[in-house]
Amino acid sequence: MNYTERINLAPSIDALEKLRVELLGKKSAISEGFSSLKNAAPNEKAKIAAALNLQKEELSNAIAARKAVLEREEFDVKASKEAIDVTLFDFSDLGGSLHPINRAMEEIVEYFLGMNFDLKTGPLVEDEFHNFEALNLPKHHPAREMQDTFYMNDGMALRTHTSNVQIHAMLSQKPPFKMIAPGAVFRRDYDLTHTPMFHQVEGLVVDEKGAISFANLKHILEDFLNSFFGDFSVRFRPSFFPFTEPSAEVDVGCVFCGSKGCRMCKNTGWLEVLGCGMVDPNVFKAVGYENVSGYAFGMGVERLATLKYRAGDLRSLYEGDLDLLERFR
Ligand code: 2NL
Repeated sequence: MNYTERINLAPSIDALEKLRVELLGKKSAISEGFSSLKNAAPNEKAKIAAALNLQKEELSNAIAARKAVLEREEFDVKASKEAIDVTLFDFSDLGGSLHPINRAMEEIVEYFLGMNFDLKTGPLVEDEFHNFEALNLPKHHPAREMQDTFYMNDGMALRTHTSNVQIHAMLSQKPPFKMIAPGAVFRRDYDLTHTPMFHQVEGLVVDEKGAISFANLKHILEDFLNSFFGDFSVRFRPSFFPFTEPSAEVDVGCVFCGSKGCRMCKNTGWLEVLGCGMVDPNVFKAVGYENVSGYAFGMGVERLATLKYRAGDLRSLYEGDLDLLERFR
C-alpha cells in the first residue's frame, strides 16, 4: 500500500492524525530528508529539496482531503442522531386547562368558602335512608322510581343528588353549621338536556330555631348569583321540593338577550338557575334535630356552566367541543 492509499483508508480522524505524524512529523522520512540536506552534494541540494517539498505537499493535500471526508462523515452521523423532524406537529402550545364543568364548580365552591361554608363530600353509592328516606322521600315516592334511579342489587343506589352528604353531616354534628356539598350525581336520564351523570352543588345552613330565615337564604343566593353571573336581576318563584318548605326556584335575567326574550329563555326573559327553601321539619326529624331552623339550596353545575360560558348546550360540554375548550386555555 502506498502512502496515499493508507491516507484514503484511514478509518477515523484520530487514525489520520497518527498517520500525519508518521508521514510528516519530526521523525518522518521527509523531515529526516530535510535534515540530511546539509550532507548532500551542493549541486544536488536544490533538486532533492524540490522533490521533498513536492512529496510533502502531496501528502499534506491528501491528508487534508481525507480529513474533510472524515469530518463530513462524523457530522452526518451526529446530525442523523440529533435530527429534529421539523414537520412534526408541535404540541407545546396545547396546554391543558380545567374543564368548564370543573371550573364552574370551583367558582361556585370558592364563593361559598368565602362565606365561611365548610366543604364536605360523601359517598357516590348510597343507601335508601341517606338518599331518600331522610329527605322526606318515603317509599313509593315517585322520585324513587326504578326508572329514575340506578339501583344496585343490594338495596344501594347511585346517589341522585348530593343531599346524602348533608344527611351524613347532620347525623354526625350539632348545629350551628354552614356547609356545601359539590359532586357528581346520577339519574337514569339521557337526552338533549340530560346526562346520566351530572354535577350539583348543594348548600345547607342550620342554626337554633328562629336564627335562620328565608331572608337570609334570599340574600346569600342573590349575592352569589350577582358574583357568579354579574349584575343581572334575580327573582324567586314559589315552588315545591319534598325536602324544603316553603320552597322556591330562582331565576336570573336572561344572560343571552338581556331579558328582551330569546330562544334560550323561551321568550320569558328569565333563566331558571337553582332551587332552594327552608329545610322541611321532616328532614330535621329524620336526623334527630330539635328546635333548629335552616335553609338549603341546590344547583346544577352543567346548567350554570352552559349559561355562564355561553356553551350552547350539554353536548358541547360532554363531547369534546374544541372551540369551547380552547376558550378555557
Ligand atoms: C335543584 C334544587 C334543592 C335542596 C336541594 C336540601 C338538602 C337537605 C335538606 C333540604 Cl339535606 N334540602 N337540598 C333543597 C332545595 C332545592 O335542589 O334544583 N337542584 C339542582
